[in-house]
Amino acid sequence: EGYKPLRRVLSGVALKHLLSGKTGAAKHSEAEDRETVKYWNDVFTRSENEVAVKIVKELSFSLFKSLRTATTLDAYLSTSLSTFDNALIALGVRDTYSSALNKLGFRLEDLIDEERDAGLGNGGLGRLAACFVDSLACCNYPGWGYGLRYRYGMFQQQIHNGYQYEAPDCWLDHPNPWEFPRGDVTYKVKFYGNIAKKSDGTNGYKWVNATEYDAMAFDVPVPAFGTQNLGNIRLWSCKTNNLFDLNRFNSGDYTGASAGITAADTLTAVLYPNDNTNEGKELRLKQEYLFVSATIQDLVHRFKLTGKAWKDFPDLVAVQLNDTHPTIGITELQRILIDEEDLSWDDSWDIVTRTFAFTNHTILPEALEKWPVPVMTKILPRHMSIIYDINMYFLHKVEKLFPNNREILRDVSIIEESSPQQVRMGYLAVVGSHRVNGVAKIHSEIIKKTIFANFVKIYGPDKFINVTNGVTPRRWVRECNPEMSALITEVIGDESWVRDFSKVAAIESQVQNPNFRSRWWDVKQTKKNQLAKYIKDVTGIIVNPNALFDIQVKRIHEYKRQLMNVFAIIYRYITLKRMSKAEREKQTHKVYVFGGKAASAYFIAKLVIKLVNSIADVINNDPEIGDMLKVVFIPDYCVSAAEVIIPASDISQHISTAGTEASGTSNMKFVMNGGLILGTVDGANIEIAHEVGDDQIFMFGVLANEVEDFRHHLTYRSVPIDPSLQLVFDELTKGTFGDPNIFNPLIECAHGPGDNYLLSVDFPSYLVALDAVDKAYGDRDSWITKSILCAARMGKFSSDRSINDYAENIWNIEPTAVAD
Ligand code: DL6
Repeated sequence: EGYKPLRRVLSGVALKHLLSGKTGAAKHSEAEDRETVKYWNDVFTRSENEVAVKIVKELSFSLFKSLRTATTLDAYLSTSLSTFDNALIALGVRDTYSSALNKLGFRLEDLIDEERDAGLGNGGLGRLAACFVDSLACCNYPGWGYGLRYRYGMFQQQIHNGYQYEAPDCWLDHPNPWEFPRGDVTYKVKFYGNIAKKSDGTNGYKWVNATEYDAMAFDVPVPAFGTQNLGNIRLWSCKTNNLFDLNRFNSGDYTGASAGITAADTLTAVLYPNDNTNEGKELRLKQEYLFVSATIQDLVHRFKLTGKAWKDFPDLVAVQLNDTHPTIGITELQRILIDEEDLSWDDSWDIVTRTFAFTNHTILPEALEKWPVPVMTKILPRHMSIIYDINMYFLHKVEKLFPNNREILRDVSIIEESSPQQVRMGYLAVVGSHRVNGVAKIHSEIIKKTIFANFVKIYGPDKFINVTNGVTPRRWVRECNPEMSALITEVIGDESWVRDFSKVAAIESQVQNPNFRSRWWDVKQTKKNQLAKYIKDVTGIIVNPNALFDIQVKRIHEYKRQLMNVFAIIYRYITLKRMSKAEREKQTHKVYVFGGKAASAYFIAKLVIKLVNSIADVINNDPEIGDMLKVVFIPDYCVSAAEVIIPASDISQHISTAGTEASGTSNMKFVMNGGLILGTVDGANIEIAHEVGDDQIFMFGVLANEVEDFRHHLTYRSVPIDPSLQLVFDELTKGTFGDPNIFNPLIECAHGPGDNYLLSVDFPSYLVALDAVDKAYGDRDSWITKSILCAARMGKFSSDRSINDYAENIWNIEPTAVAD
């Protein structure tokens, strides 16, 4: 509907001429113009939405053609990225584009808002990958991201009566202009069947009686800031058009005729909603294999085009496993090399282990992938037999190193001797890779001491390294905070900091400059005003933009302890209520913002969302409290929402139980935008504290190495409940926030043996830290200093640095810039 006026205003010729005029491209001939009119007439016979999409594409194309003369169709692809704004900034055409649109009577911001976030990931793991692909392109590394083209994202979160409801996220409902279907890049992927000895004397086995699907590529180009290089995300989708069974249809079996289509369609239909949990569903294993098999076949195909010998494969190809989900790729490459390329086991294994490297992103036991042997045998019979062989050779090696040590053999075996037996994917990933890394210093140390301790004994410590995560400053500063970016650019003199984020350190020189300080504060206030408006638009809640904005946005999970935050708000509310009016007026005004999705089957996480909304209902409507305290739950937290929320924070909370959050990445985004953080001694918080200085960060809580002892105490001893926490429990059981029975399970999770994440242990020190935040915020001058220092000292946390670490320490590759 929104594009109807555009239809009236536009004629193809006018558009083309407008663009040629704006960008100085050569004038078109009459014949060309006739062609264009024909083209646009054709376009306008389609639906409104397609028209809009087409126009955006055309605008990109025309501008691009004239601005980057040497570029080919490949480069055109780069303007059409799902992240439209990001693309415009990367190409340096945002202003030109915006004024071209203005002339047509439109605002760029509205067009940007039209775009749906890609439903390709569900938390920090996927978003990290997106930052990494951006950095690969920006730093001129020839690296791609591979994944699945899920037709439905995780889900759209709706809140009704305080509860989360999941509606389908049909992000691909309308034609997606930013992807390029590659019918020419299609691979066969097999499932089921059985294996048989070959009769032609070559190595390996035949995989017979299998069900076959076609995985087709969709390319999503990634334009990079300040370079001609173009990244790519290649997403696989299961093809269905060849699966209709005409014979069954003709014999009247209409449902059966489409059965093949349905089965194939399901494979890439929906993204599983789990974050840091492994559901162990068969369909998930099939998704993982589809993705991995097509990818490895693609790598092999592209390698073969070089005509090089197989032994050179690892010099040309590096595969980084982003957690265990693609681990089956290790066996897939081994299978292809032996069964299809006729290499020996040893030569294949040498190639495989020099090619793969593995990043571990969690130590939570419930997230470590395992697949029941019977399921793996049924779905991937050849891979199961290869896993047995990998395990046998590996255990022989262990036996040689530690003779007669049955305990270590049992502990490191890729096959867990449970009932049924399970394939431990994390162990397979370690055995099949030449490097294993964690994602923050503390996490990389923890994996060496816990889940992979035996593997350190077997392989030695050099195989295990650290690569601290990072985030892309293009999206997480330049794009989401143009106001702050302008200020940084002014100090530095140009935008070179967007590509070399260490340069942001230069703003520290301005920390005492009164003009800079006041403009810095103004920027923060502008972003808070924008968030206040957004909150009103999406929730109807009116918040005071001058209050302290305290934000916790991330997946809802017990280990992230949103519950502790809610309990502290309840405590604050009770305390405020007990104060005299005069005393209350002296307290810091606060707006607490929550956002995040709970996995659909995660009962406790969903109950936390209900509690946030229940306390918000009571507190926000309490006239005695008024502006002193507001609580907001922003529904459907996603990347677009994050771009509004993050730059507006005064303080953000990253309060996981020590040792549970591998890194965290939103902590980095908040601090880059001049927000301070309140956190535990966990993940990247520790390195952030080291960089920005202890005065700029509020930390509390037990240390990772103390956690097990506290858990033991809570389980086996009767530990008294802290009076402040008891006060909160009492208020809940009194029914202040609704039916007390509803929230009983949350109280159970917060004390005694049920308190696996040590909420009750950290609660008192958390309250002290919250007080320290209030006090510090009261001193505006020193807060501004902290905010500037924070942003200035975040150079290390650019994902460019992470990618350079990977390139240097794992992939052994150099930047390869495309000539201008
Ligand atoms: O490394 C990216 C991201 C970390 O920042 C988070 O701390 C960590 O929880 C997350 N890990 C996962 C693990 N996977 N699953 N499922 O999402 O990785």
